[in-house]
Amino acid sequence: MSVNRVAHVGLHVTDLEAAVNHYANVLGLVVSDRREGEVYLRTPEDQDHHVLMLKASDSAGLDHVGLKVNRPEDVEEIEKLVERTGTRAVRVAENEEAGQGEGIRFIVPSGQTFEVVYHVDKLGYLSGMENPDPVPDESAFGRALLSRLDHLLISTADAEENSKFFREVLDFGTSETLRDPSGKLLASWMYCTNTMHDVAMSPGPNGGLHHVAFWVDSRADLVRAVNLLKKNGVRTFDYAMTRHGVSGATTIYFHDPAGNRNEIFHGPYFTPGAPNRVQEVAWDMENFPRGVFYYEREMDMKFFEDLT
Ligand code: M3P
Ligand code: FE
Repeated sequence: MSVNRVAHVGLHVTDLEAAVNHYANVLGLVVSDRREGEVYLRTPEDQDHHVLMLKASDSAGLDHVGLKVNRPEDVEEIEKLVERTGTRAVRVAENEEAGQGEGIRFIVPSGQTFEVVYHVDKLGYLSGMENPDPVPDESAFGRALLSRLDHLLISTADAEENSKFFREVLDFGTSETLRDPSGKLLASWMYCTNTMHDVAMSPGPNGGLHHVAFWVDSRADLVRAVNLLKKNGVRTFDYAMTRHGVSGATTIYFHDPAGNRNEIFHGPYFTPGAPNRVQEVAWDMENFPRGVFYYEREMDMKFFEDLT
């Protein structure tokens, strides 16, 4: 059994067209499908039908996270493992979410809804599947060139219990941890691919979304993206472009028009091999401000609390 990636994130947004403008016209994702109250978007380097689903709602926040598995039978296997923990898994019919085969949904211990599917329709890379041209065409000019969905950070009241679920039910490995002085786990960075995190969890109330992160191919692309965010008047930034001690990546955080936090991210280390074959990097509270904001070396705990 193996989850092979975070396939997509579903977000609630309060103004659907404002959100589409942000993700498509500013960040450079591409609308791939629409349904009443829902817009589906993909990134240039994902073959799948969507990596982001925007859903019109009264408030911002996470609708669900979609995980993809390697084999059809993995869906049933995960269903059994989920139900063994005392959590109900609900079947999702084919095409209930556009572009997808049948799957299951369940609520993880930290309260967010996760979905597991095998089949997602393939649309191919944006550059085409026959004799592609890797250089973006003129329509990409003026948009941040986000190549793909990278990871998300969710909040959890009990990181120990939640990371156990991700390890034992979903087969994720852990790359980095934050512990309090008594040794209690407060946050963990977990992966199912060969990058250092696909899903991370930080302290806070259950059910929250801290951010969704997209990958750019270089630090120069990140600087270019920040220029375009500023030019387009993107509302709020937590800090300027900085670097994480955790992962080592270069980063900037900002918010979509509904208030969901986004991150643009480049340059983490990789975790090749099977999950749980990489030793964990440990952070303590004293050094953690440098772990989050390597340049500023300070972090207000409010940064954890600003969730949707
Ligand atoms: C990242 C990352 C927090 C740490 C965030 C780290 C909020 O977003 O991508 O490594 O503590
Ligand atoms: Fe992040």
